[in-house]
Amino acid sequence: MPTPTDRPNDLQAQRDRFHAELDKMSIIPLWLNLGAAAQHEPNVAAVPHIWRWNEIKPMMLRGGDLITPQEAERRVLMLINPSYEKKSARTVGMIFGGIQFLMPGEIADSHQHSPNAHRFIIEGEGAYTAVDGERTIMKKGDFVTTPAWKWHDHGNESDQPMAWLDGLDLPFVNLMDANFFEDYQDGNRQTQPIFRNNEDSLHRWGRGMKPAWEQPAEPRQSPILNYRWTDSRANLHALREDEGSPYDGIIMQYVNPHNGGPTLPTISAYLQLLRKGEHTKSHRHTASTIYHVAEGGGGSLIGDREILWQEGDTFVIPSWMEHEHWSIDGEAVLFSYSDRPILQAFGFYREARGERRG
Ligand code: 1HN
Repeated sequence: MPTPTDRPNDLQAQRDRFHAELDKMSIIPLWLNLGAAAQHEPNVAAVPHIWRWNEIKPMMLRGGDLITPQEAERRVLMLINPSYEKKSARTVGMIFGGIQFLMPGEIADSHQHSPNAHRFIIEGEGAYTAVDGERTIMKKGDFVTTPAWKWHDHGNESDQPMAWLDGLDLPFVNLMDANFFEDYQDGNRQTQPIFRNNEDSLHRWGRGMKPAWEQPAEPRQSPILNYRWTDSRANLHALREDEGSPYDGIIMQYVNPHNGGPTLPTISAYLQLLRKGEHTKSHRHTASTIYHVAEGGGGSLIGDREILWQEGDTFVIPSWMEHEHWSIDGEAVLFSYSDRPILQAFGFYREARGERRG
């Protein structure tokens, strides 16, 4: 309401007061924040970023001396995009990445949660992950799935530290206000019983056959516990004479044998070979991606940022940012995962040829 002290033509002062009163009512007029609702292109907060293994590893070993997995629940170094809030548990887009490590003799007790998870082994050999009654011994380069609401625990019975990259759809589940978590407890027991044979899931679902008397409990989750590095890598090399994707080289998706789709309902994972001298064309898409260098070295131009990477490094490409990749000094193998299934499920996936090298 105008007061006697208002100049009748002082529209700006009236507007300011109007907006301030709305603000107290927890209302923001659309015209003050049009960008949030209507924009020509995504206004992406995340930035390209790389976490280098030679910088993470010493921190990991220090962490091993300072905190136990029991105290930590999981001893994970969360990779948070520099443009996000530190507490966001968000690496890029709708996905999370973190480096977890277990020292010799350590155990991370069983728990289950509504976020979906997977792991890609960075270093070490001989630790196990158990999921839903099956145990698998992990080796560098293995890809292990831990779908939503399955008991899982890890143990390192080897004599070397073991490190892996955890991928979760945590930001998405948090955005949905649907994050549930439970610790395993059965009397004094904090790890689930193992009631399946080794490689059970592989024999049951992963060899081009399936048990004809069984229906999958949750067909959107891959039933394969461990996609072995030796097999995955061999597949890439078997196809190396193909042209491959102009944007990604010889890239293969890890598939859920139940439906031919991604291994988790929210996250798709890939392994790609960049051959010697290969330099891809550039493109962009609305999926946000976390990359991990499994083998070799190379570079990526992401927006206007050039990132050179080496084995063990982890880097991110935010949504809708033009990018291209190249190998340096021989071949490179990249593991990656993205939130593409979420976008595709609702019709928000979009892809366009790059303007630089499209
Ligand atoms: C989790 O449960 C694991 O089970 C790893 O290994 C990383 C990051 C955030 C929340 C839960 C695991 C996680 C996590």
